[in-house]
Amino acid sequence: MNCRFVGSFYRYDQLPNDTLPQIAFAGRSNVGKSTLLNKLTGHKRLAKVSSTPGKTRSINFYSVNDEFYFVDLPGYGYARVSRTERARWGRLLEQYLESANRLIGLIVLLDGRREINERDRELLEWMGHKELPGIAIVTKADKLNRDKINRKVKEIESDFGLPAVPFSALTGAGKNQIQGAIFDLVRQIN
Ligand SMILES: Nc1nc2c(ncn2[C@@H]2O[C@H](COP(=O)(O)OP(=O)(O)OP(=O)(O)O)[C@@H](O)[C@H]2O)c(=O)[nH]1
Ligand SMILES: [Mg+2]
Repeated sequence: MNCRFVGSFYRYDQLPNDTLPQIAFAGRSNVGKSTLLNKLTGHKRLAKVSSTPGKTRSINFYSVNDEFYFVDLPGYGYARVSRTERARWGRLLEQYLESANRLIGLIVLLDGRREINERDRELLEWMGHKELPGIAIVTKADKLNRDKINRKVKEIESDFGLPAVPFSALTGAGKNQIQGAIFDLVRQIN
């Protein structure tokens, strides 16, 4: 994928408002959104990755093949920032999700080692309600055995009616399947 950074935005009214379709990455802070983005595009340091949660606090736009945007959303549920900062961040995320009329698909990342929490559930149910297509990614698959991964994948698929794909940034497992699913989303609107 030919991918270039377009910009970091801290306010909803600053976001690009052209007609290119958008595919967004959402999930809890530290789940691996920026890492997945780098792997998919083959750029090592396109999106900033950090072992400290709360790295991505803005909405970041990347243009892929000048055909669509990848949108790296701020992670939710990170406790160690001030309450005002967290509120601002949550509002930005909600505003984006509610108003982005060029959003054609949402990639929801879930950490394979952790339980699905209230915020994850809210997001997944909201997608169903909006009939927004997407995929769930079970991240950090290298830290889990095959049984655990399969159980997680089945749980997500049956609870939320969404295809789920395990992914590991270390081994690259799942990458081709995710790329394929993304191009399917883009093709569906063309
Ligand atoms: N073992 C393993 N570690 C991973 C994987 N993906 C991400 N990580 C690690 O998880 C940490 C968080 O990754 P990020 O990509 O920065 O997570 P993020 O979701 O963008 O986090 P925020 O920007 O804070 O919302 C980093 O230390 C990554 O190296 C994976 O597949 N396997
Ligand atoms: Mg990030």
